[in-house]
Amino acid sequence: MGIVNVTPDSFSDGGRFLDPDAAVAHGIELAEQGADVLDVGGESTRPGAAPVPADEELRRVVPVVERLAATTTVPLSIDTTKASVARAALDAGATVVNDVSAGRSDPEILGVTAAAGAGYVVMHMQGEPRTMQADPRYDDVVAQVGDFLAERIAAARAAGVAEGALAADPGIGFGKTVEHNLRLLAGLQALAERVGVPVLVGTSRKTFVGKVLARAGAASGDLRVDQREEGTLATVVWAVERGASIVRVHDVLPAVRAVRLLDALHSADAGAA
Ligand code: PMM
Repeated sequence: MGIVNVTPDSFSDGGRFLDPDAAVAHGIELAEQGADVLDVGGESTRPGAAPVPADEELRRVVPVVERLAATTTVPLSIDTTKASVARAALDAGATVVNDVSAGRSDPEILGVTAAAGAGYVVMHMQGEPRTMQADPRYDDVVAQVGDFLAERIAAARAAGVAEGALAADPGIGFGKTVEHNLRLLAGLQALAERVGVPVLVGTSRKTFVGKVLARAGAASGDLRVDQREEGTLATVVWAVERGASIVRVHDVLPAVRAVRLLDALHSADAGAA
């Protein structure tokens, strides 16, 4: 899943693709690099981000979804928590709703998704973007995220979202410390078995990657966003190896190449057995 952020303030690419022409060109480039889905978003969910009114979000994403639907055959997902934005994006050609609130922010989004026969991604978040990194706490992060996802999957099914149309995402970086994120990635296999639907993982360029690398290198603080690509790739390979079906990334080409090589190794391994 390639990321197309049409925002002024996303943490790693904010402002780069706010212009619809730039966003569409970027989406086409990611599709050519091998993305199987393009995720278009008009509201940043980075820690501390302020909410965006629906009319502004609509103005950002609808023209981009329309034009991408007309120029590429790659399925489009809309990264939104708002039913009105989901409905407009589905009308404009998107076929998946990626909801970081898992239907809690605007419950109507579940019915909108069901009525369109669209796919739906439920993601775990503790708190809300404005405050979620203040003091995240869990007793058992893998079990609690699993419970939450199972409950939200049931809510989506109850609203009529089709059985085969669901995916679940542990929400890396959404109300989690570095240790929580690492625990979730370490426990991904158990989580995938627990939720029983395809798992999506989004680690791309996130803060924990920079923090782990800074620690490992005995540097203080954090690695810059543009220094997190190799670390991101390690998490992509790990996640796919541990059962993730979809990885959400900014840099599609390196991720596609890494996963292709992983596939070749698995084939060789199967042949040798
Ligand atoms: N991360 C971001 C935004 N949307 N959606 C899902 N399903 N999973 C994620 O991990 C996720 C997301 C934040 O990253 P960005 O600002 O670079 O898009």
